[in-house]
Amino acid sequence: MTICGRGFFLMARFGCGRLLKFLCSAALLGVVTLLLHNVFSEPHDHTTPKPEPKTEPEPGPKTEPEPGPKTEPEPGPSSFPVLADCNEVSPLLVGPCPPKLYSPPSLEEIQNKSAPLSPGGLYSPPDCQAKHSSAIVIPYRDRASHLRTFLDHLHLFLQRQQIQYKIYVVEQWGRGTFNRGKLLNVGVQEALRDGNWTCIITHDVDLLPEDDRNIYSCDPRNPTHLSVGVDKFNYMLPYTSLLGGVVAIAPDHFKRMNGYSNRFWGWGGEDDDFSARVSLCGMKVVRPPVAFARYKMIVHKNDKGNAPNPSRMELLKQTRNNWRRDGLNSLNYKLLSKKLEGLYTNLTVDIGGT
Ligand code: UDH
Ligand code: MN
Repeated sequence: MTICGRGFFLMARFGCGRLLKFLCSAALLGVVTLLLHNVFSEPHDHTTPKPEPKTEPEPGPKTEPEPGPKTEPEPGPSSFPVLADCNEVSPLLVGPCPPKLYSPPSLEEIQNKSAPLSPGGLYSPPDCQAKHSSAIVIPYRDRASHLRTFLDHLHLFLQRQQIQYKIYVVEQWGRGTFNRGKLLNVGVQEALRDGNWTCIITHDVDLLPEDDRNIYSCDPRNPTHLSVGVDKFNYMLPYTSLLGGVVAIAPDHFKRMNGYSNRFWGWGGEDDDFSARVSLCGMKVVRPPVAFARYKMIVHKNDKGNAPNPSRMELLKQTRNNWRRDGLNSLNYKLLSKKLEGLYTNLTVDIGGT
């Protein structure tokens, strides 16, 4: 029966006066019940209950979650604390940050200056969820003092960017001819086995960034050349296709390009071959403004075992025909050791050669 129908029914049954009395006492009873309910019941919220916060799977390395986040734990069935996302632009950036190039401190002193790192040189911002997780991969042999200068500068630089990162030093074992491209392939492959990195940064050990607005993260569509201006070249690109020094590249793009060529033994050519692969895969190199994509290079002499490769020009002519079968898919090496140092992970590898 509708309300209207019920009204007529009651008027007919009790008459108008009786009906009014009845309505008044019913209303009074309602008010009293409401008051009693409000006094004795638990306070409660009438808004729609909020859904529980979704805990996104952690990006980055497959290690135990870091203890001790600083934000309030969210209420809910799981009392596991959830960090708020880091800001789009880190509030810790300072802009220009001149590196100290020579007489680096000891590894222990560097570690004392750095925020706490997990073994192997892994860092995650303690009070927010990082937006980027980057593996820094360094081709390396016999540059101990350069490495200390690099670590002294890079850890604090990256920590100000509030990214999650880990530094991998890929050390060529033995006295054979150096092969930068092959070492980078090994480093990227091992880094991707170690963690779910969203970005790979291939990085010469002697290049030091001068401005922390040059963010060590990846462009979703194209590889990024980060070392646009280097003091040694008066902060100008010597030629437009240059892709040496420091490059940020998404793991999928690196795989699509089949990584670096393994065939460039000695100095030169592997970076130009890598640059050709970018266009062969339908991508282009992007560059941040040179105003902050600036680097200092530690002055050094030619290394033993890394003389300019006389066949590099010949090899470069073959890139177009060879890139599909020369690279990650033809990579062979022996991982002799993997050491989790306090400031970095050392991968010592036998990459063959002469
Ligand atoms: N590298 C080593 N050990 C070596 C050779 C190279 O660790 O024995 C690594 C290191 O990360 C270095 C990178 O490979 O930063 C590139 O090598 P490089 O620094 O020799 O390359 P660059 O483009 O070559 O700097 C300049 C040639 C040196 C000329 C010096 C004469 N003025
Ligand atoms: Mn150099």
